[in-house]
Amino acid sequence: MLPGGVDSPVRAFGAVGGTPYFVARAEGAYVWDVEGRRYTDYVQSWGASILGHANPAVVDAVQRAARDGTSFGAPTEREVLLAEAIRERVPSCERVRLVSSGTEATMSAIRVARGYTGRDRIVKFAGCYHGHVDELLVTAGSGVATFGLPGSAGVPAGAVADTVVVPYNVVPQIGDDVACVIVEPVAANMGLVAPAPGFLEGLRGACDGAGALLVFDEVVTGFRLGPGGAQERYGVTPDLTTLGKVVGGGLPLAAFGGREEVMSVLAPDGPVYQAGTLSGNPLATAAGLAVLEQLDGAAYRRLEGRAGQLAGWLADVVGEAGLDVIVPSVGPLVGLFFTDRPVTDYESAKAADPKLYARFFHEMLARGVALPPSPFETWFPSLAHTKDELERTADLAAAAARAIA
Ligand code: KE4
Repeated sequence: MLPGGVDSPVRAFGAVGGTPYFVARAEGAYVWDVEGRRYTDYVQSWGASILGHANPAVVDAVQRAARDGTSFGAPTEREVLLAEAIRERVPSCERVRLVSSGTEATMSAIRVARGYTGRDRIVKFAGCYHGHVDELLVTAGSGVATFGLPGSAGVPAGAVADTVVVPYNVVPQIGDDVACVIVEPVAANMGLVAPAPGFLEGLRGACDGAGALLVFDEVVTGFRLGPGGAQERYGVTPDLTTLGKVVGGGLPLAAFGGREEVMSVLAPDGPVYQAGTLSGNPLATAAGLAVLEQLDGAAYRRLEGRAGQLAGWLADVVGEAGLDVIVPSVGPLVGLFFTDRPVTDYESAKAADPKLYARFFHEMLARGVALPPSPFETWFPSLAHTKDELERTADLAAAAARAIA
C-alpha cells in the first residue's frame, strides 16, 4: 500500500535490516508497538517530542484548539503569538514565517536568500541534510546517507547546477556569486558532529566578506540546545534560520526567519513568492506554544545534564565490552559511532562501522530500547526520560555491547 511500507524512508530499517515496528501509541519516554511491546524511545519523532510523547499540556492544547476548527486559510492570533515567541528566543529572527515542514522551511529560506541577493549559487556541506528539496538533495545526510545515495533520482542536473558541496568543519572560500551558505550548526544527520572551534565564526566572516547570507538550519538544534538554539550557544548570528520539530510540538509545523530587511522580500510585501494552505495551522501553533511554555532554563539544564550522563555511561559500558566507540554529546543531543577515530565530517562519519551499529541496534531493540534505525542520525532523550530510565538504558547497552563484541 505504502511504497516501502513507510511514509518516510528512514523508518524502513534500511540501514539496520529487519522489519520496522509499527507504533500503536506513545507516552512520555515510551512507545508501544502494535504487538503490545514497549520500547524506551530515543527517536522521539526525530527530536520533535522534547517533552516526551503525549505531554498532557500539549494534548490538552491541541484538543481545545480542535474544538474551534482545524484550519481556516485566514490569519489567526495564535500564529502571531508563536512567531513572537520565536522572535523572543532566537536572536536572528526579527521576522518569522510559519510553514508545515523543515523541507518547506529550508526551500523557502534558499529562495529568500536568492531573491534578496539576486545571486543563484548556494553552498552546503557534505553529510548535512536539509529536507528533500531538489537543490539541497546533494551529498545529503539522514535518509540519503542511510541508503548511500549520492543525491536522488528525479533531480535534474539543472536543479543542482548552482549547489556547491564542501566538507563540514572547513570554512570554504565564498565567491561573490554565492547567495547563501546553509549549514547545520551542529550536524545531526551524519550522526552527531559538533562544529570545530571557529568553524561557525569562520562561516560568518566568509559570508560577510562575500556579501552572501548565512543560513543556520536549526530544525534539529532549534529549541533543543536552548531557547536560542545553536546561534545562542555558539554566539554566531546567521542572516536566516530554519526551525522545526520542537517548535511544532510533534504536529506539522516549521518556520524560517531572519533579519527584517531580508524577510521583507517575501510576498505579499516583496517579490519572492512563498505560500502554504496549512501554514500556521491552528492545532500546530497551539502545540508549539504549549511546548515552548514548558521549556524554561531548569528544563534545559536538566535535559542537558541527563544527556551528558547518558553519553558518558554509554562510552564507558560499550568501551568496556572491548568495542571502539565514540559517543559525542552536544547539549541534550547524543550520538554514537563505532570507530576509534575522531568524527569531524561526513567522510570520518562514514568510516564508522555500520554493521556493528546495525547489530547494536537490534540487540537494544530486543531489550526494549528503540534507537534511531541508522548510524547517520542522533539520539533524542526527552524530558520524560528519567535518570532511572537512562541508567537502565546504559545497563542494557552494556549487555547489548557484550553480545556483539
Ligand atoms: P522535514 O521536512 O523532514 O520536516 O525536515 C527536514 C529537515 C531539515 N533540516 C534538518 C537539520 C533535519 O534534520 C530535517 C529532517 N530530519 C530527519 C531526521 N534527521 C527527518 C526524518 C525523516 O526524514 O523521516
